[in-house]
Amino acid sequence: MILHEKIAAQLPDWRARVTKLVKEQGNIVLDKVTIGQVYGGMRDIKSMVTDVSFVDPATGIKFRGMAIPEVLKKLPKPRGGKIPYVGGLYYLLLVGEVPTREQAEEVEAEWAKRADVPDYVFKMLKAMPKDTHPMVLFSQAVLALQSQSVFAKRYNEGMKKDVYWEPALEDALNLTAKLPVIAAFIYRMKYFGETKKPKYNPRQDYGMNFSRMMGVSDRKGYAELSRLYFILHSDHESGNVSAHATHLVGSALSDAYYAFSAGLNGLAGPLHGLANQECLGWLISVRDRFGGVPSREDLYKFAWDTLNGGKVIPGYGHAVLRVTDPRFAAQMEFAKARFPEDTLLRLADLVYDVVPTVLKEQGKAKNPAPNVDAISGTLQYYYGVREFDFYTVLFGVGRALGVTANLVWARALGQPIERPKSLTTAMLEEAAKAAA
Ligand code: CMX
Repeated sequence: MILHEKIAAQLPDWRARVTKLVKEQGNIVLDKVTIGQVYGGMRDIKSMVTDVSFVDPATGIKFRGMAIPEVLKKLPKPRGGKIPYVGGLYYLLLVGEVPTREQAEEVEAEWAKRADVPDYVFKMLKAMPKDTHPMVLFSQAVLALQSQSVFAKRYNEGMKKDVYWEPALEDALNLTAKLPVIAAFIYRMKYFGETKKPKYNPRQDYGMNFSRMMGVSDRKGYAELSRLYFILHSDHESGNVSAHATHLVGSALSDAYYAFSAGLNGLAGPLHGLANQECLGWLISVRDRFGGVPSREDLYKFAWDTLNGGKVIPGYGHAVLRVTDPRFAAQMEFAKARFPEDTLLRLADLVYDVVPTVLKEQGKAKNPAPNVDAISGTLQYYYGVREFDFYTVLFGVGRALGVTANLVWARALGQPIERPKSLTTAMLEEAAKAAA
């Protein structure tokens, strides 16, 4: 299998590089840690390593060193499509090279072979109470698949550490292949009461399969959006909650199913993946308040009213980025090319014009520009996926690509179990006294 071959070929050099670095320069100091950071969610402490993606505060996320516009331009696309194959992105994340069309299609074919979800998973989902949150269903389904883990089986049989990555790659492919099927099943079951097992069509790519299984009316358009959405949400370094949770659990040699289910549970939090539905909610509240797109002046006042009411303007600001999120820009470009007259899109565009000014005037937000969430819900809404609490599941399907690529490399490079040191508040007070 192409991914296996490509990673195996790189491993000797990678291992030598990492061993040399740690052995010869392991004592080099990278960062200092303040009491504020220890009590402040470890913000910004340089303490993790990943070669899969990097968030550059000035330009945004880079996948294997490539910025979003370059990724979207260079990755191979399905015939007749403008957005790349998701399989090509997965190849880029895992291998670190831009695939040829054939290589991207090979990943797509691997997914098609592995997409079948055992019946007991659907039975379990059907047995859950109707008001179960879709993220609970999604995370449960992932965990239920754990019995299929090749890593867990091989580990129990006994395997050498230097081959851990091989069954980890098998798990990564098996898991990511099944996620569109599970997500689409949850969508059709929860909101439409349909419980037929969705079928993955090997002649269609990941994006088109998802679109068809979701049952949206504009299949082609939604397939393009799905490809874009999964690519843009795939990875954002290792310190965000979903990536870090997956990495942490995986570091105990829990397999991809255990690890990613934990990552999903983190993604479900309102400070993480849930933000996209709040952004769309805010846009809709503006639309409903003004009966459409308001004037610039009215929107300016509405934004100030939101801030004066003690609320944040969702979709704006970022912990790391200091410019417009390129993931926002890519989605805006996608939408403007396809449905420029859509009311919510025109509204989102006006908000983009007005809100950064308001946030600058307020002077608090370090970055007054939009983030990925400012627009992603608007696009789903346009294609008829209007069940807000499902949006985090979509995020989860995309995020699986990045975190499983990281998991494979963590096993390949022998990353150890995570175990930071804790202190008590009294110890911090002592340290503060000693430093005074
Ligand atoms: N509206 C109003 N106030 C904002 C703001 C916004 N969109 N963004 C930041 N601020 C405020 C913060 O609340 C903070 O106020 P206090 O000093 O009173 O606590 C101040 O500006 C400084 O914050 P910051 O350092 O610029 O931003 P943080 O790193 O603390 O937080 C984020 C980043 C995204 C949580 C924040 O900008 C925010 O709440 N944005 C709105 C919600 C949102 O869009 N979340 C999605 C994030 C998507 C992602 O992370 O990928």
